[in-house]
Amino acid sequence: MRITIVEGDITIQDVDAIVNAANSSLLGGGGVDGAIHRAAGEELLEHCRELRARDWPEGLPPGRAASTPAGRLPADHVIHTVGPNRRAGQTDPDVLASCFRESLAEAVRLGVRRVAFPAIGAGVYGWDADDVAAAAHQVLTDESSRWEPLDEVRFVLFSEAVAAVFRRRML
Ligand code: AR6
Repeated sequence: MRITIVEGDITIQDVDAIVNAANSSLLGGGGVDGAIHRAAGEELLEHCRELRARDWPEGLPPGRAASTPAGRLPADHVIHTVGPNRRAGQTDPDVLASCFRESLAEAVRLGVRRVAFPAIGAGVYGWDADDVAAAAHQVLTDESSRWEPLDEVRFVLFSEAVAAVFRRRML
């Protein structure tokens, strides 16, 4: 399994699944969540409504992940995960690590080969990019045998500064 780090927009990545830094409602928001819903179209919102009604009527808790088809995106699947909201006092880095663990496990469950992640929690939810990179790195290395079915885990960072932070941790 290769770890790659690129600066760019996650909505245009040529991978099998992208991970969304969602909120518990699963019904869209700002940041990367808003960008993914805009690019994927109304179909993604419909899938999210169904997912929520079927499996998460009280919302997806922080640290959990669940997937839907990807609407108009180049990817086949969107894996939605909810970071801990540091600004609201959710400061446990294990919950952040759980976002990466559960999203990777969902990618394996879906049988996909290439999955792309944004810097979950590093925007509205207030985490330092280095804390996010450390959480992701810990899950990838501590449980590496679980992720062997994957060919590529790509981190797609919205700025060169955040990409540099991820490169320092991962490579
Ligand atoms: N591609 C890649 N990364 C992006 C993109 C993009 N198109 N757009 C933004 N980012 P955030 P969070 C980066 O705030 O902190 C939403 O409203 C961004 O620069 O999207 O987990 C949800 O609905 C930052 O580095 O996610 C929740 O309410 C990173 O993605 C809440 O925000 C994550 O920033 C979740 O907050």
